[in-house]
Parts: sequence; structure tokens; C-alpha cells
Amino acid sequence: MTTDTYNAVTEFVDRQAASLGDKPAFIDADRTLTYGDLAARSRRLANVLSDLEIGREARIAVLMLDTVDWPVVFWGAIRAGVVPVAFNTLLNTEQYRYMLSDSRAEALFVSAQLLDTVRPILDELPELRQVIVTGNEAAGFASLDELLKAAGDSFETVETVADEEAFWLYSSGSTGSPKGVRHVHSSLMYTAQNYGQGVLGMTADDVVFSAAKLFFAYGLGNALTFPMAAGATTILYPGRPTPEAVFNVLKTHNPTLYFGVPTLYAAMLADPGCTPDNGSNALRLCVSAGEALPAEVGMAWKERFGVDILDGIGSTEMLHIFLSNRPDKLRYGTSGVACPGYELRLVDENGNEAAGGEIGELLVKGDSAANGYWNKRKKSRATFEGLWTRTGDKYTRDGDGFYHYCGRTDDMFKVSGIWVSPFEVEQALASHDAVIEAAVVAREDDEGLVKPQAFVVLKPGCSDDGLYDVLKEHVKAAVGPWKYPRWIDFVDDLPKTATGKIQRFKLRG
Ligand code: 3UK
Repeated sequence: MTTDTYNAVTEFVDRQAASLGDKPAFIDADRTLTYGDLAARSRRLANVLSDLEIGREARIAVLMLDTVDWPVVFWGAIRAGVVPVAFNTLLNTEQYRYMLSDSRAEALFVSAQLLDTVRPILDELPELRQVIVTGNEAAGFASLDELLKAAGDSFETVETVADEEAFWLYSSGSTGSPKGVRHVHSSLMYTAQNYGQGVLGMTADDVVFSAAKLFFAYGLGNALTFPMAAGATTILYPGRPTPEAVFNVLKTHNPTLYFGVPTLYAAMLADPGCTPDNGSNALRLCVSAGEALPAEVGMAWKERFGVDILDGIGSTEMLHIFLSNRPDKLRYGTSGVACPGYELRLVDENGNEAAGGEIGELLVKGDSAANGYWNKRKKSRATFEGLWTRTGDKYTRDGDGFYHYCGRTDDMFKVSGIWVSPFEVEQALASHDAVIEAAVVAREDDEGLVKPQAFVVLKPGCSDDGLYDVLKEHVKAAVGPWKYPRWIDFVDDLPKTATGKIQRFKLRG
């Protein structure tokens, strides 16, 4: 009997180190890590785990800022057959308590700056045997640098199989507790080939910067697996990606590819420092994901920098982008077309194919789908339907085959019997000059009929005086007379998930 022996570290790290040993793979503010360094340090990390008796299939938690240590811990664990679980660095103590206990992580690798958030719970977790601090030293804790120094430098990579679980990501969702999404070894190269190479055409000449962090599936592909598969170089930035910080990285490192999220693109465009000479002089392409990119933002960016933003939709469950615009097939205001390696379907409530032009839920088929959620059988079965994964997103497909986003399945509502996608009203509001962003929810009026209510964030210096009537007419003209918000609340900001998605449920009265 043959088993399909495959450990992703061999392909991503060792094969690249063999031919590109001295080439920088990762550059952060303080250090450069070559492909050769990464191979060596990840072998040491594997020895650290083995010395700690953390064995194959055990989980370790990775709560680390984006520095060159992140790939070392991720690949070192995978080399040892240990499963790294990437934690969002923006969460609170309670959320970490849940994720550490849910995952039964046996070790925690934590950036010194984040230690205080988890410190209060470290004694409460029976499975957690080791806390290893990266970056600065922390009294009373093992330090990553010290452990790596002391560890042996040769390690026989564990012979995992292609279908074996390699790593987990936690998916926050807008309701319920986060779900551990279990991914296998083979998925990483699958996304790198289909999207990194197939859509972006990444090569060894690329220099990559992703404002989305490595703990997001989006950032993990953008800044770790895609550039590594291509032999490219990634710039890592550990801080908060403010427009100013991002412009600074662009100017300093001149990446060829930049990955952001819509809110950040909009904020960058609104920033006084947003001029081409403040950007990268080597930029060839930009990417946006996480939420839909308003057409105006994409077009304004293109005008300002002469470079397109490719909007694409991905999910933690599918690991990366499966539906996207392409450099040669781009239509702003849409999510584009199916990526190589993926098939898409739009289905109605009864599971039938949505007929031409109708809204349907998007289902996706492709080999990077996760194994399922950890210990959440009902949710796994509702999402992973055999070869097809339900996205929970509503779409229409136009005559040219482009997919148009219509919001989440659960946020849609009907006004006067006609579907309203909060999303399209939000887009209409956001296309007004005075507006940064908007959230729209369904609210019952005095007659118990559902109507749109909007929460609007205005640009600095814009007054809301008389703006309600202006925005009402603006929306009517843009998306249809019945869709205008019957109420508008002007607010300072919108409630969002840790991954930046609007939490409409918090706004419903
Ligand atoms: C929404 C989009 C419209 C959509 C992700 C790129 O966002 C990612 O993963 P998450 O698990 O969220 C998935 C959900 O986010 N979404 C993402 N991109 C778009 N909606 N247009 C878009 N371009 O609701 C989807 O179901 O956090 C993005 C790569 C990997 C990812 N995991």
C-alpha cells in the first residue's frame, strides 16, 4: 500500500533553500531571514518542540506579531508534524482563554508585547505546558531565541501525508464562538499555484507586502506561502497598518505587490500623504479582499497610482481567494470570475441553481477546502457539503460571467417585497463624497414594515447638517427608490469583527 507522503515544509522551505539559500525570504524592521536561515531555524524549532515532548498532531498556539520569527515557528512546527494554530493578535483575554482551551494547545508562542493579555489565564489551562516568548525577553518565561540557540540544528522532517492536518486558523464570524478551521498539508501549495501563480503571476522577482497579517488566511497566503512558493521576498511589519505606516513601508521597501483591505485603501486615499511618490516605485499590482471593494475606491486608486486593485473573495474555510478579478479580466464593483482550480455555483433556498441574473448563495468547490471545524459537527456539516463549501454569501452573475456581491445570506431583507442587500445601500452611501463608510440594517417602522436604517461615518470636517436629504436622494438615484434609508444615524465608527467585517447584528435595534 502506498501512502501519499508529503510535508509542506519540504516544498516551501527546503526545496527553495536548496536553490535560493542566500536570498532574503523575509525582512522585518530589525532582521532579514534568508531561505537558508529559515530552513535552519525551522529545524531548530522542530527540535525545540521535540525536546519539550510536543509530538505529532499536538497543537501549539501562535500569538505573534508579524516578524521573521513567525515563519520560523509556523514551519518549524509543520516540520515536526505539530499543528500550529494561528491566533489573531487583536483579541482580548477571554477570547484567548476560549481558543487556548478549545484547541488544547500544549505550547504557546507569544510576542512579548502580547504577553500581558494572556498572562492572567496561563495557569488555568491544563493542556498548556510551555509558554515561549518571542521578541523581547520576559522574566520567568522561556525565550524563543535562547531555545533556538540551544537546540540541535539537524532534524529529520516528519513524514506526514498530504491529507494530514497541517495547521489551524480560527474563524471569528459575526456570531457565536470562533471555530477552529482545520487545514491539511496539500492546501497550501494548491492556493499558491492557483491564486499566487495562476492569478497574480508571482515570480522570484516580486517583493511582497501585505497589510493583512499572517494570522489571517488572507495574509498567510499573501505574505508567506505565495511568495515562498515563487522564491520571492516578503516585507513584514509588526505594527498596526495605519495609512501612514503602510505608506512608509511602500516607500522604504518598494514592493511590487501590495495586499490590503477596502477600508484601508479608502483610508489611504483619504490620507494627505496619498501621493504616488509616497508609494512604491516598483508596484505592479494591488489586491483587495476581506469585504467587497467599492468600485470608486478601485478606480480612484488606479487613477492615483496607475496600478489596478484586484478584488477577490476568499474565506478561512477555503484558505484563500477562489473568485477574483484578474489583471486581464477586471471589472470594478464585481468580485470577478472563478480562479483556476475552483468551480462555483449559485443556488436558491431550495438548493436549485439560481436562474440567470437571480441572487443565489455562492457555493465553491476546490481542493483547498478545510477538513472541517474542530469539534463543531453541526456547523461543519452545514458548511462543508461533500465537495462543495457554502460561503454564506449572496451573489448574482452577469451576462459576461462576472460575479456581483450582494451581501451575506443572513443580512438580506425585503422592502415592499423586493430584496434589499444592505451591502448595496452601503456602497451607494459610501460613494457620496462626504461619507467614509456606512452600515445598513433592517428596522421595523411604526407599521411593522421592514425598512433600511443606515449608520454613517462622515469624512473629517464634513457636517451632517442637511445631509440626510442629500444622502436619501443619492441612494435613490444610485440603487433604486425603495432602498433609501428611512433613518440615518451619524456615528464615529462602526462595530466590526476582529477581521474588520461590519457586525450588523450589533446595530439592529
Ligand atoms: C467576505 C468578501 C465580498 C465574505 C479571506 C481572502 O476574508 C477572508 O476570510 P474570512 O473567513 O471571511 C470570509 C468572508 O468574508 N469577503 C471576503 N472577501 C470578500 N466579500 N468581497 C470580497 N472580496 O463574506 C466571505 O464569505 O475572514 C479573504 C483570502 C483569504 C480569506 N480567508
